[in-house]
Amino acid sequence: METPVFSCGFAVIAGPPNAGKSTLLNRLLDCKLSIVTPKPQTTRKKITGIYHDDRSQIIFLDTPGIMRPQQKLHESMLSIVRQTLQEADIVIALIPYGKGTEHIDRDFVTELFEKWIRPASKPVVAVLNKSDLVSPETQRQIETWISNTFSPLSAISVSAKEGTGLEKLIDTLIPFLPMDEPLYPEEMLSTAPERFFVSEIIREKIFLQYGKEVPYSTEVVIDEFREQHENDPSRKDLIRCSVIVERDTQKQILIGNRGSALKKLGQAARSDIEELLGRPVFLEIFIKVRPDWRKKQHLLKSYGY
Ligand SMILES: Nc1nc2c(ncn2[C@@H]2O[C@H](COP(=O)(O)OP(=O)(O)OP(=O)(O)O)[C@@H](O)[C@H]2O)c(=O)[nH]1
Ligand SMILES: [Mg+2]
Repeated sequence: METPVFSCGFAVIAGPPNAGKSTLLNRLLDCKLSIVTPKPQTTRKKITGIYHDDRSQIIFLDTPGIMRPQQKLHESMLSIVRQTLQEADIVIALIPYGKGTEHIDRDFVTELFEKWIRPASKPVVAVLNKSDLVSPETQRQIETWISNTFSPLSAISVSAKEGTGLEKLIDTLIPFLPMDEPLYPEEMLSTAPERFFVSEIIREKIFLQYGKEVPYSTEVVIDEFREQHENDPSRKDLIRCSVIVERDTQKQILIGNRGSALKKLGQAARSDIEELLGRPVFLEIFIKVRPDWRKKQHLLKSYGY
């Protein structure tokens, strides 16, 4: 059979929180598109990233981590995963190696395949991430266990952090991409608007800067994104955003002593936003309290969940 010269299609990355799904997307695209933090449940929505090479265009869809829902927000995140799986031509079941004696959470992997991967009825490749944490021998053992137990198309070990195993991953995906022409122009990295990535950068900085419940109780909304540079290049773009929290105590923590924490947050976010947009911006952040927003359907809906 002749192999087509060009292939294009959708690959959904799904797996537990903290598996390295967003790190993998960024590494494949060689660009920091999806936010990454050491904390679980960083990603809350579908993130589209478009990979281009001579043979293929692969639209990767990064998703929130699959967990047991404890609140309405989690249920919304899981329904995003479920819907996104339906868009897949092929699913990457991303499973992390760990440092424990077992090196893999077999119970979770079983649940992932039985409750999520199998019901989606899509071709699936099992990708074992964080291979830098375990020996090659352990990798072979676990790949064999996964292949024998769940029969994916293949089981591949990669390190998203170090960039190993990714060529093999792309080679595995290509035969399952149904289109023979690119869907998007070559320079296009995502279908999401700039303002979405701006709000994600602010969320990332909140995850990195604050502890405990604060990042999880926070949502970021862009209220205004005024592009002024096009008419007058000497004027900076204006970005006004609201950081939503659940309680007044969280608002105080975000602001910090005499506003010091908020100032630090603004500086860190602005620096990354300017790098993303390639131009200077004014960033204004307001903190708003919306009691129990994570439990309220109408608020979740207004924030895009
Ligand atoms: N050692 C090692 N760490 C990794 C690797 N890939 C990702 N990590 C780390 O794992 C943590 C989680 O990475 P993310 O990419 O945010 O994970 P995620 O699966 O997107 O997590 P959620 O969005 O919370 O579901 C970060 O601290 C990453 O640096 C890897 O290949 N090796
Ligand atoms: Mg993520």
